Order: sequence, then structure tokens, then C-alpha cells
Amino acid sequence: MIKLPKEFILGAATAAYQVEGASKEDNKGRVLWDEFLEKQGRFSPDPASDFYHRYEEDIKLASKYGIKALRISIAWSRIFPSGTGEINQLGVNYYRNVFETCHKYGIEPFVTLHHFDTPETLFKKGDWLNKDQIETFKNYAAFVFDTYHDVVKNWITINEPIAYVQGQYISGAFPPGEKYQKLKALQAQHNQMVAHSKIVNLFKSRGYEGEIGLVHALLQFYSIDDKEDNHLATYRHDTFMNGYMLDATFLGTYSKEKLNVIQAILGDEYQDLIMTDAEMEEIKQAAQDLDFLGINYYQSNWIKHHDEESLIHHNGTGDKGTSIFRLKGIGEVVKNEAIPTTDWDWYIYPQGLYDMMQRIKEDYPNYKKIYVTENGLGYKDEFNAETNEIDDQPRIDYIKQHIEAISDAYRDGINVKGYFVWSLQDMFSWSNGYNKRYGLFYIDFETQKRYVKHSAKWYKALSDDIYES
Ligand code: BGP
Repeated sequence: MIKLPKEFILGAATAAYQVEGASKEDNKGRVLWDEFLEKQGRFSPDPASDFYHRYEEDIKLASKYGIKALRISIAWSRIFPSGTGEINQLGVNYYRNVFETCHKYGIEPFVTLHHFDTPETLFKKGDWLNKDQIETFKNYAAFVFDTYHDVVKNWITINEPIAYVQGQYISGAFPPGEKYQKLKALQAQHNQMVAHSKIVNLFKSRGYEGEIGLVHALLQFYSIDDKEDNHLATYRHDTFMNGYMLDATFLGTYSKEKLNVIQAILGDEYQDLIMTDAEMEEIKQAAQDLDFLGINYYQSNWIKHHDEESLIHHNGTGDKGTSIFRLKGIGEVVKNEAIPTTDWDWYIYPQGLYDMMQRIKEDYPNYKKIYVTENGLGYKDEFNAETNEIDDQPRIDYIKQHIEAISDAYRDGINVKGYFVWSLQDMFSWSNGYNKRYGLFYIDFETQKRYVKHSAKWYKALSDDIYES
């Protein structure tokens, strides 16, 4: 049975580039994706869900279906089209309107500053590999805090440092499309942690009202069997994907054990990983002051040792069974026939979410609060043209099982205070396009008409029912 505290927030999540469309409107600056998608020729980011023009309709729908909070990201390049310098007042006004509209309908905005959409000018200078971007990001954040602190009280610095750079430098599914570049991935993660920390420290030192957190993509990794080398591979894989970032987030340093693993992964390249004392000071300070961790959890993986050449195939089409993930010296993701998967080969395993929250509590007892900031099912929804209905029972089952895991975690003493379903409405998926739908609300991308899925109705009923009396 699901029982959660009265203050538990049931919300939904979105990201600017995935919902707004209007990528060339009102002086918006280009981002790293624009050229990449143009060259690829598979998908257009326009009009996506046309949230730029239809935000009021979507926020109103959200409110009608019991949603209390909405995760929205600000497109940095709507405010600073070149990442820095000149400010675009139209972008500034747009987000104020969005936040005020949230309040009009009784919805609390949770606002992410960076959700996979670095401005193109900065991307061309190296993105997070360029340490100068840290200061530029801080200036953008300072402007945003000053401008919206009256209407936004919950901030997220960066969305998923690991997933972003993994797409950029490991799987190649994100621009610039490089593969197996472990040093770049680790350096860019560290630099994001410095950027995140500087923003937290700025927010706290200026005394803004509200809370600030960081969102990590956390998959739980399990060894495929009891063999020692597979256990070791699982630890390496976990350190690369989770442990390295979690240490920085909560310990404010990289523990000796994690650094040993990173050193083993990088070999001679380890000496090229640059972390300065001044950066580590920022990280240490932010770890003490962080208000919450956002966990984006979709799946778990089973791992075995892999010492052959790296080979990754990203299933971006929904052709079940086509994923390959083998990273030399780290590990291989192997099939676990006992666990169901989605058409994109994502393992459906709610226990992994519970285990991850327990791990945070045990390994990092100084954590203050957890929100599950993304969780949902990517699914090829079928629209019934006769009834205009979308029966997405598998999504309902998925969400229910994961909220049950959260309820269990809360019962077991974990301070988890909110759940944001990914996603509010169907939208553009970075490397999968438009057939991988997540929304509570169906969008006909031709007409932009919204339809209420069965999951939205179920979510509404849940919102009336889950709270402890
Ligand atoms: C997270 C991102 C989201 C969203 C989600 C689903 O990593 O923060 O932006 O895209 O994953 O992923 P996908 O769209 O690849 O299915």
C-alpha cells in the first residue's frame, strides 16, 4: 500500500529543449543540438510539444490532474543567446510568464538551470571540458536567481552530469558524438561538479529564500553472478557512473577507494585529469549546504567483467534487444532474462530505486532530502481514433510500482519528499525522437492537440489517495 507524508509532492517533469519548440523564435540562441540534429536529419526539435506557446494549456491540465509541482528547465540560450553578454528580454519575460502561470494554477515550479542544452557558442569552445564555462554558467545563474527569486523557490543546478557526458563522450548519442572517451567523460563530470558547487555556494552566500539541489541519473548496478571479477567490474562500473559523482556531491571530495578505481580505469591518462585545490574547496562547501538530491531513476543494469574492445550500440529506435554496452576496462551490461525490459531495452526494476535510496542513506548519512525528479515509462502509446483514448496501462503499472518502492523507502526512514513523473506531456526525446512517449498527456504532433491518457486519470486518483491521515 502506498502511504506518503502530507508534504510529499506529486509532480511532473519536463525540459526546455524537449517541450518548448520555437528553437529559432524570439532571439533564442542556438544550442549544441541544433547542428547535430540538422546533420543527422532524423528529427527536428520544432515544434516539439510547442510548450513555448501552449504553456498555459499544459499547466492548466497539470493542475486539473492533481499535479502539485512541475520541473521545468530554463534554456540558457533564451536568456543569453550567446551564453554570455547580451541579455534577451523576450526570453526573460517568457520564463517569468511561465512561472507566474504555474502559481496561478497552484503549481510549484522546480527550475533546472542546465538540462542538456549548452549554448552553441560555448559548446564550440569545449562545453564542460572548458573550465571557463564554469564562470560563465555562474554569471547566468546569478542573473537568473536575481530575476526570478520572487517566483521560484526550488532550484536545480544541473541535470544528470553523467548522462550528459556519457552521451557526449562514451556512447556518442549526444553531440559531439564521440565514443569511449573516458578521460573526457570524467573531466567533464568533475567540471560540472565544480560549476554546480559554485552555484550552490553563490545561492547560499546571497541568502536567497528557497532550496537548491542537484539531479543525478542513478542506475543501480548488480553483478550478473557471484564471480569475483564480475563483482569487481560492477564496482568499477558503478564508480564510473554513480560513485564518483555521489562522493563529490555528499562527501565534498573523491574518496580514496573511488580515486583508485578511476586511476585503474584511466591508466596513464589519470595524470591528465585536472582537479585543483580551489575547486575541491568549492565542492566541499557545497556538499555541506546542498538542500536536496534529485534522483532520476528509470532502470537498473546487470554487469559482467569486460576486457575486450569497447562496443556500444545505442538503441534509439525502440527495436527491442538491439542495445550493446561494453566498455573496455569497466564492464559490460548483460541480459538478465528474469527482468522485463522496455522496447528500448531499459530494465523495469523498482527494487533498484529502493536499493539506491538505501545506499544514499547508508553511504552518505549527511544527505538532507531526496526527490525522485524523473521516473517514467518510454512507450509506443497507441491512440484509439474511435474513442480518442490512450490506454497506457503499462505506464500506470510502472509508475505505481516505483511509487510503492518510494513509499517503502519512506516507511524505512528515508527522507524522500517528492516524485516527479517523466513526463508531463509527450515530448522530443534527445536520441530517440518522437516515438518514445512518456507523457501523462498524449500529443498529436501534427495538430498539437492534447489528449488525456489513462495514466493521467490514474495519477489524479493517486494524488487524492496516497497521503497519511
Ligand atoms: C533523462 C533526461 C531527460 C529524458 C529522460 C528519458 O536522462 O534527463 O531529459 O530525456 O532521461 O530519456 P530518453 O528521452 O532518452 O528516453
